[in-house]
Amino acid sequence: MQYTIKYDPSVLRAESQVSGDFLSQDGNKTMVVVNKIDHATGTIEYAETRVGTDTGVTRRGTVAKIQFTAIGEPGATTSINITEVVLVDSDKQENKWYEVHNGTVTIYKNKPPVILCAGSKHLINNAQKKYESLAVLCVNVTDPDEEKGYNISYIRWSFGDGQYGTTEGGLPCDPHSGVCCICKNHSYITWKWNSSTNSYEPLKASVTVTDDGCPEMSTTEYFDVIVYMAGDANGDGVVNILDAVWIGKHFGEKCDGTAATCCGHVWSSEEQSGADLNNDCEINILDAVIVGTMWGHAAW
Ligand SMILES: [Ca+2]
Ligand SMILES: [Ca+2]
Repeated sequence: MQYTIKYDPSVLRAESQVSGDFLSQDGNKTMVVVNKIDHATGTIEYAETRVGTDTGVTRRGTVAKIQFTAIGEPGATTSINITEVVLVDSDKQENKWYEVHNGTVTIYKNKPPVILCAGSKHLINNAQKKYESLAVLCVNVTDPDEEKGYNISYIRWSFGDGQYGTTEGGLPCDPHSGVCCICKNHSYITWKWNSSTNSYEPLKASVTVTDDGCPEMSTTEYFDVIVYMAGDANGDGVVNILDAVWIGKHFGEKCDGTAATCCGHVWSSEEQSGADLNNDCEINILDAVIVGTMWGHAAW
């Protein structure tokens, strides 16, 4: 039997063609007459015959295995066309009982992941001073229409206060069948007070998600994080009775927001989020203690 295969040599490089067991399936000897790869034109030729017998073979098998390397650009396509097929039967007649199935190869092209949302679970965070207060930052990622390379394997956070962090655990995260929600805790120790407007400025944070494609692709999303000084519930830059009043008004309340969604806020109102000074999802004596400890302090 013989065949010729044509392909686009700018997309694929045929590395080797190795004989299979089709003509020797009964143990009979064979002779490979032609085994050629022409890299310049993208042509592979092969011819093999049985030796020292008048009988043929009857079962299916593999004539030859060809190994290709993808050398084109991502997204490049080539057809693989099989031509000049000749099968000779045991009567030394050309046998036409075959079908040719040509193929197509497209080189995988990785797409960058898509960030659905990124932000702070608490609308208002407070800087940490003596008492723990953790900001929770979350990112929700998807990677649609990908057959591979969609797993999120690396997440890097820029918290907006000059500090950086990576996400450990929960990775790789598969966003293929739905969503991939990853959160990171960070304790802020600084805030940004604008003395000309007499208000806090949000910190400019960002998150970068990287998939496991080849080559890997990344997407970055920027978002604001509101951080007040420790003890300041209402964001006026001083810790005084007004902050205690907010805590008193909502005393005993627990998180009632849309925490179920990845980037939803855990508190339904700004007052509650402000009053929960230590971000533990409960407004109680611990928040009041922070006001007491920071009493009289002013942002600068
Ligand atoms: Ca205040
Ligand atoms: Ca609290």
